[in-house]
Amino acid sequence: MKHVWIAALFALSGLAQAAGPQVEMWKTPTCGCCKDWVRHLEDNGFDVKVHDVADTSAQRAALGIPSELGSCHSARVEGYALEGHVPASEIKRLLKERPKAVGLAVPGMPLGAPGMDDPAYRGVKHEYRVLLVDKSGSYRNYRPYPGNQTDRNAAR
Ligand SMILES: [Cu+2]
Repeated sequence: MKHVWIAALFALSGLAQAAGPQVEMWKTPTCGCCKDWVRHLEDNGFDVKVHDVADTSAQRAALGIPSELGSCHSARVEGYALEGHVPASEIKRLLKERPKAVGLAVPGMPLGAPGMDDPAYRGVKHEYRVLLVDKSGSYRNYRPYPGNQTDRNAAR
């Protein structure tokens, strides 16, 4: 009987570890950097459910992210929208602070953002900002990430 109890405790602790924040994301089937972003989230304890769609713009609109802030994939975590290559650390901060907002966006696909850091990019990091987007579609700077290029034109 005692053994059964201990086994149950182990099973429960295992379950608790696997159940990180759940992210549901939409991407196109051929998007490589989207897959790299999924791996980044999984490496940081998130549980990601992926949907392949022909075009992510409908999902982006449904989540409340303006098209001008668009990137290659759209996602949802605990009621918040996530657009593009948002770092896991900012998602964790969002879930901790729980601001009144639609969610976070990293517009475009800046080199050096998580999932945009393939070795093929040779360590190039462009400066980018994680934006906190509100219901009206306006946004503010949630966190700036510095780049490592002194001459931005030379990096392109
Ligand atoms: Cu991308």
